[in-house]
Amino acid sequence: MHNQPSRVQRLLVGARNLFAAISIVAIASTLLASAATSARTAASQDFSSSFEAGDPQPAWTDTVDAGKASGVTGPKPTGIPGNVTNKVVEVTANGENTGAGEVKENLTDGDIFSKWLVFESTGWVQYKLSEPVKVVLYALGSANDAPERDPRDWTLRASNDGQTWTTLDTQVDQSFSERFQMKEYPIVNDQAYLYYRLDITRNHGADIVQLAEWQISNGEVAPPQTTVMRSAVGKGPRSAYNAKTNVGFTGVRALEYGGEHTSDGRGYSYNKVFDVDVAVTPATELSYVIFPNFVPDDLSYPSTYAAVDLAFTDGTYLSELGATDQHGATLSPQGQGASKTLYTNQWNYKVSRIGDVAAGKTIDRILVAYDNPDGPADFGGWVDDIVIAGSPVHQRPARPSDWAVTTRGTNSSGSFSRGNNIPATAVPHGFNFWAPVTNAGTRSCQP
Ligand SMILES: [Ca+2]
Ligand SMILES: [Ca+2]
Ligand SMILES: [Ca+2]
Repeated sequence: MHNQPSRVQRLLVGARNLFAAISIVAIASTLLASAATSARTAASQDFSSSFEAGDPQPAWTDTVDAGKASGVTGPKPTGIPGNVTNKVVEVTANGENTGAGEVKENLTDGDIFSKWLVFESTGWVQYKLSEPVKVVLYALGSANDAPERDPRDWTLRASNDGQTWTTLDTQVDQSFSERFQMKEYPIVNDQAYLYYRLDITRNHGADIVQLAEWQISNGEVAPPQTTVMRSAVGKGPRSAYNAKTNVGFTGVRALEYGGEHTSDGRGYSYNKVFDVDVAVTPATELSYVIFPNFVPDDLSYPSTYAAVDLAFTDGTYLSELGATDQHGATLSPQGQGASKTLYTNQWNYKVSRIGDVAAGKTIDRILVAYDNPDGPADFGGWVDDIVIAGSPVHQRPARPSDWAVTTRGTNSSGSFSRGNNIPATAVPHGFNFWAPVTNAGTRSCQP
């Protein structure tokens, strides 16, 4: 009786045999498949990263690919020598202009092009540091416009409890001779303090106070400039015409590129970022968004000589293959710069059907690259939402009118106008188009 297998045992044995048979078939087809692809074992035809937590992260930071760099160093150090403004953990102020992104944190970002603005004729700002620091030097940076809003008289005070304050410096009748000017003020101080406070008691006559930078220093020398172009994950653009600052195009992170092009002629740096293994199909598309920083007084727009590049396992690079983007511009750093299709201080979308030039290849590394035939120059910017799609799906609008998003508006800001555009389709009674005409001084629209 016990030697006779039960019905359940027979079923289990049968199931085990079936599993074994399926496994053999699976192994056989795997062997056949690997024989067919022999040398190539690319597992995927797709890749995407927005540099957010949970996304694929860069394998390399500030790293040149295969020695492909010349005449380019890292960015110039920001801030005054001994700048400790990166130790600020809390900024408070008597007000700010959040609607235009002119917030108090812009005083601490090391960027002369971002400013703090308050709609009052006097103002105060207070820094709390991560630890007490003996500050012996500070600097104020004038903003982009309206010198009548500049600080004129102010007091610098310090505290360790935020209650009892010691005056460290008083200035009267100060003025800035130009926009974007940093003025340094050494002070005598032998105490480390946790709080510093700037009280602006008079400006140059406006109802508004504004300031681009307030940096504080421990008096040490500036750190040496790095030798390699920056390519590192960061918080996103520090100043923008009409995009939210200190975030990515999507999410809260993006990839920063930047440096100093030191040579007179061509300068370039091809930095590797992601280590991947992606097969290129005939339909494969590469897309990304890029935000080239505007560099003042340089209308060659050096930051636009930048692109995402790909290194293939056969040793070739996408930038050498003549791929074109949706505008017909060559998808290479030099091709992008020459095309004038990239706008500075704004996010630009780029897409290219790289299958046209690279089908059958395997992507080994994703790069960010700068390559400009003319220097010297400073350059920098941000990249986000890198996508490689092996089988992209394109939804084509059914009607021509569906290409226009009439509810979008033009996303203008106080410092950047693309004209007015009213989402009139939201208005009842059959409106579908509305062209406002104004005299540029009125606050109302005249249809
Ligand atoms: Ca992102
Ligand atoms: Ca700033
Ligand atoms: Ca790889």
